[in-house]
Amino acid sequence: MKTLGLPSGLRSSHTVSSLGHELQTDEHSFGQLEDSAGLRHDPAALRSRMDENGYLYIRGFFARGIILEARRALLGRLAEDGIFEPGQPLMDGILQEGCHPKFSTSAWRNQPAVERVVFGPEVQEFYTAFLGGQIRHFDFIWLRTMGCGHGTAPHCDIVYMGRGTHRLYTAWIPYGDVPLEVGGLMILEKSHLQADRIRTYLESDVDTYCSNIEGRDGWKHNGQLSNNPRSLREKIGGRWLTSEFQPGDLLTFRMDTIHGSIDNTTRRIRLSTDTRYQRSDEPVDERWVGANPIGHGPDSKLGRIC
Ligand SMILES: O=C(O)CCC(=O)C(=O)O
Ligand SMILES: [Fe+2]
Repeated sequence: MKTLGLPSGLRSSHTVSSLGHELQTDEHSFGQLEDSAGLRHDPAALRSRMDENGYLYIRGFFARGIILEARRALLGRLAEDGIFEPGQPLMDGILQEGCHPKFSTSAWRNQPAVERVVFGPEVQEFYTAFLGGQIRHFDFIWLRTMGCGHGTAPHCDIVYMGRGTHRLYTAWIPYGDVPLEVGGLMILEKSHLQADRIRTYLESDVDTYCSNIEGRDGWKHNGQLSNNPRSLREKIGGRWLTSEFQPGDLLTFRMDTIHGSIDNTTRRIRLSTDTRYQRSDEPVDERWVGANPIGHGPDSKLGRIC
């Protein structure tokens, strides 16, 4: 164990890794997400900070109580799968040793306490003011149930949901404390300003395949920009920015902002959702709306000549 000279706000006595790659944690490589809670009711200032940073981190955006209620509901549903250590308090979310899914595809369904958070009045008012008009959300809710192991590979969301407007924003919401060792989201600083360097990637779509190639090999694009967050940062520049997240925090970002997540080195589950918001008068990516969104299923595949 070594103590890292982390920037103020990020304390840790262990190494920080993502996808098994130890991240450099010096002040030029790693830092704290900037808190925009003070701008919450100033849409013009929020817009200009989003333009500048590619994300907005708003601590204490939600009342803690509604987040913990959603946590309780989700943990209760997940406990039915027998994934938690017997005899431990449910709210601690201590996983049994061994493997567990990173994505829970169904536990988010029929969860009024989660819908209260992700589609509730706080989010509704926020994005309406931020986008300057009526908004809609994707109906699909990405629920992450991250156990001990690798985080999410660096990517931009556009490659998964770019068939409608690109003025679309992700809301990443943690349900519980996420100290560094539990592995929260990290954003590559000002990466949205590097879009020209990753243009081919940003113009790709994970559900497109090469119709002129036998075996539909084009489907193999999994959306990752890299499987090495450390060398990616060295190449693109900027710092990996994160936080010790708390229940109530909101992190929202652009479709071309590079992000990933830190590995969870504990047995505590990292529970979070990511959801999407846009103006309702702009086109929507049909894969993610309706009672049973088709998502990345077979009906979403589009052939093109490569
Ligand atoms: O929670 C994670 O590990 C990844 C989340 C993510 O990619 C997103 O919010 O778009
Ligand atoms: Fe993402």
